[in-house]
Amino acid sequence: MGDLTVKKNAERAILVGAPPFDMPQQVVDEHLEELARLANTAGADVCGMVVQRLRTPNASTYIGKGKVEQLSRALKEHDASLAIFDEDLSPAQGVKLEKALGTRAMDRTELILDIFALRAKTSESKLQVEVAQLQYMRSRLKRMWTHLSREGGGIGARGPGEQQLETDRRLIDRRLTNLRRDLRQMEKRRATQRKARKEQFAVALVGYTNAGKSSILRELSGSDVFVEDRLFATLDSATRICDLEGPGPILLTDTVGFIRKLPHHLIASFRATLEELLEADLLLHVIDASSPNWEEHNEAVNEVLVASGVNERPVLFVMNKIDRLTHAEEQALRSRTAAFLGPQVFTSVIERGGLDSLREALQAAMRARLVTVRVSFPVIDGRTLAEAYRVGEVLERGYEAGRMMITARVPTAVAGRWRETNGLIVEVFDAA
Ligand SMILES: Nc1nc2c(ncn2[C@@H]2O[C@H](COP(=O)(O)OP(=O)(O)OP(=O)(O)O)[C@@H](O)[C@H]2O)c(=O)[nH]1
Ligand SMILES: [Mg+2]
Repeated sequence: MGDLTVKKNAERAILVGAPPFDMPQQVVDEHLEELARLANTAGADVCGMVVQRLRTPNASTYIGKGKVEQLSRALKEHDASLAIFDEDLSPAQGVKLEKALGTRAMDRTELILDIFALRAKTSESKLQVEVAQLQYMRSRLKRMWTHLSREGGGIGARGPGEQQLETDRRLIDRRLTNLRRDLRQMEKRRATQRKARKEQFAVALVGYTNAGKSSILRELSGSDVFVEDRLFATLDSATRICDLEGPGPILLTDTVGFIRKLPHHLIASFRATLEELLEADLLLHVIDASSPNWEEHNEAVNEVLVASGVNERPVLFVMNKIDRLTHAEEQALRSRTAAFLGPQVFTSVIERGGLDSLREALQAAMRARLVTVRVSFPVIDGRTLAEAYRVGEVLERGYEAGRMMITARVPTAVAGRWRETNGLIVEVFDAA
């Protein structure tokens, strides 16, 4: 897991996993490995792990008393100042643990929020992350205050009175109201932009973080898109035009990657970005087929799609990174997924021709939404002819008494608009 950018003074952390009693060891390992990647992405230096399988979590410290002591020793031994839990801690558990350990304790949600804050680049994603952070903080104000007073060095640190907490809550609420208003405005602007390109075939990439969404966008559009072997490389949706040498270009949009147990605050605050998905003609659900955990990833992604109401859009599954599978593994995967995944293609971004199957599927999807029209327009109307070539395919052209006649395949929306245009005579045939 070569990490190049760990800060010089990276915070040293111990990971804590407390999986259910009956979870297979392989899954436990994979979850901890993912947590380690998250910790790395946040800039922490992981120097140990403590695992305890639980039938029921301890109400006050999540893990058992003996494990807390073991964790405390591990922290001292490695001179670590942070314990990162894979499970969600209640505010009370957080306080108790920090008291017992004498260091900061963080859960997965907090870690993910931290990474998002670190990675947010545009003003929209910054606002979205701030909303999520404030909501998370609001429910944990007391605990935050104990942090602050301890940092101040006060012995027997005294938390603030209820009155102070009330004031803080009001401040947070006011800020949240403002942020949400700004976000709504941005959302409106975005909706206007989308409307302007409504007639184009819009495709959106979704999937688990690190599956290869941005790589596919970069390959298909030939433009420079940020790709990195890290979690949450992309936070902002980016749209690029891809010319697939078929009927017109497509608009391909990249979106933020999902992850197991994505904090629901984050999903809610990224709704504006997810709107892109709602308006797409087709979703490309990209899956890292080389991950032993891809089915769990698939489910995590589906959960978010359902939660944000996007699950009814047509989906094409893109089983990516097949260059990492042996031929036999790929065959086995193909026969297994054929039955339950729905429409699917197998791809590799790094192999020559590895995206051909995807290009073909996109061309077919695009053709399927075109209708055949016969249009007659004045010869001097160069615009209509140019548009027919741009957004569709021209099958035939001819002249008759100063008018041009063409037979073309164009998007339904364009055919509809032409029908309303003065000077054009339009005959629409069935989508054959
Ligand atoms: N071997 C192999 N590696 C790939 C393939 N596609 C992408 N990768 C690598 O996988 C890593 C993640 O790729 P990205 O395109 O950034 O993934 P993403 O889905 O956009 O990730 P997030 O933005 O974090 O959600 C990069 O190191 C890519 O080079 C592939 O087909 N084969
Ligand atoms: Mg990306």
